[in-house]
Formats: sequence, C-alpha cells, structure tokens
Amino acid sequence: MNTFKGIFPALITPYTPGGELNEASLVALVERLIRQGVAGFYAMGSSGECFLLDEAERRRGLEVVFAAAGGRVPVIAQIGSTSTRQSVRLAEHAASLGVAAVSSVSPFYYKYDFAGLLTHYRAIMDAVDLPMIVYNIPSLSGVTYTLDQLQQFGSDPRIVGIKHTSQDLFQLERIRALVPRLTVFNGFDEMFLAGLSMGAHGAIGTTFSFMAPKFIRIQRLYEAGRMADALAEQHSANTVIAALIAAGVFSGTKHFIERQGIACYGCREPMQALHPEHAARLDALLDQLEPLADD
Ligand code: MN9
Repeated sequence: MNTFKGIFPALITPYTPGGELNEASLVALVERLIRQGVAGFYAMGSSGECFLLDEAERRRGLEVVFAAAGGRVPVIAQIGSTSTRQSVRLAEHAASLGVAAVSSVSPFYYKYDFAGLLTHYRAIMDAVDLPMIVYNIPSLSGVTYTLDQLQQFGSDPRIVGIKHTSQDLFQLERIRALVPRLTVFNGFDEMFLAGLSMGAHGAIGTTFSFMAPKFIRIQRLYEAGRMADALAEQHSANTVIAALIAAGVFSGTKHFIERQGIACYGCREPMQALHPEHAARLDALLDQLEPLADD
C-alpha cells in the first residue's frame, strides 16, 4: 500500500491571542482531522506560515503535530528554507522525531541553476535517512522546473514523490508516465479531481483543514468511477475556494476553522487580517461545509 495516498491537510499554524503558537488548537485540529479520516499531515508548509515563524517555532510546531498524530497517520515535515544549512538542521530535527518523510520547497530568493538546486536536495538527503518529497510550487517559490528536471529528481531513489502545486496538469501526467514510482500529490485543491484523473495519488492542501470530508469523498467517488458525483463535490468545494482566494486563502481558512470552534487568531504579519466584508462572504458559505461530528 502507498503510505502517501489520499488526503493530507497542509496544516495551518494557530496562534494564541498574544500571537504565539497555539498548541492546544493545533492538537484539537489534528485530532478532528484524524477522526474525519485524513490519510496524514503535511506540517510546516506554506499553509503553516513557515516563513513567518522562527526556527524554534517551526520545530515546536512539528513536535506538536507529530505527538498529536500519535503514529496513527504519517506526518510529512516541510523543512525547506532559503539556506541549505537551515534545511539540513530542520531535517535532522524532523528525523529525530520519526516523521514519515521530509519535504523541501526549492530554495528561493537568490537564483540557482538546476545543478545547485540538486546539490541542495542531496545535502538534505545525505544528512537524514528519510524519503524526500520535492515541494514544487512555482507561484510562490519563483522556481519553475522543466519536465526533464523533474525527471532528474526522479532518478534519485531517495526522492519518493512530488507535491505538485501547479496548474500544469500535463506536467503532472507526464511525470507519472515517465517516473511511475514517484508519488504525486496534487497541490491546488480547486483542481483535485482533474489532478486525480491525470494520475495524482492524493493531495496536500490548505482547505482540507476545514473541509476534508468533501475531498475524501471526491477521491472515493473518482475511484468508484462516479465522475459526475465527484464533479458535483468539486463544484461545491470550489464555490468556497473561489471566495477564499478573494478573501486571502490563509486568513480565510483560519476564519473557517474558527467558525468550526478552534481558535486561530489570524495570520502573522505581514499577512493582513481578514476584511470584515470577506468574513461575511465566507460566513454565507458555511452551509456548504457539513456539520462536524464532534459539535
Ligand atoms: O498546499 C496550497 N497552496 C498554497 C497547497 O499554499 C499556495 C493549496 O492548498 C492552496 O492553498 C489552495 C487554494 O488555492 O488550493
């Protein structure tokens, strides 16, 4: 069985009223999502505001998620950063906990050629004995890989998968066809059904933190060949996601999680607070989300 098949929420980082890591909220969120049937977690990625946290917070956040998951589902630790040294340190910490895999965004800000990027990934993989999932997110990292470069990643057996946060589903299909052993995670929730149909094994996404059951159903319906029903679910999810994108995905996601009873206290600056008008628009969509079993 593929450990990395299915729905993996890219966890947010909830805060206390004072703006510190809210461990109780993070534990409650992990617990709820496990009960809802998620396949695992992606911790300390973009949705976790990892680049707005200091290194100690990134470590602590991962520890909290890992302990809360309690070995029931795999945890993937996003350890990428702008520097190889810091990524290696974070990977070593993640490995010491016993996570299932590490994942690294491409180092960004400075520009590197592909050989340099490969050296970065190899340094992390040499340091820890853990599978690596390449986090491909050109829209935020500014690093766009060609198919040939993704294939080169695939020639290192320590790289087991790709988180494909790109609308290029032709590339997703090609990488599945050319390197069949790689696990491919769809990255844009709003295109999940399309990603599945092009060969994605599962998905890592922000919105699964407040509407996981919808996405679990999309995958089940797709696997049962019920495409029209799967599309109806994707339409319903996308009505919410369209409003979320207009509002700000991360602050909007936290708003929904708050409405579902888990305190988050917004996003860290320089991310902006949710505008009240957007909050009202999101509230009007609450009936698209099913009631929580634990309510
Ligand atoms: O993890 C997420 N992408 C980003 C993947 O964080 C940029 C997605 O889940 C999006 O937040 C979501 C909304 O566009 O699909």
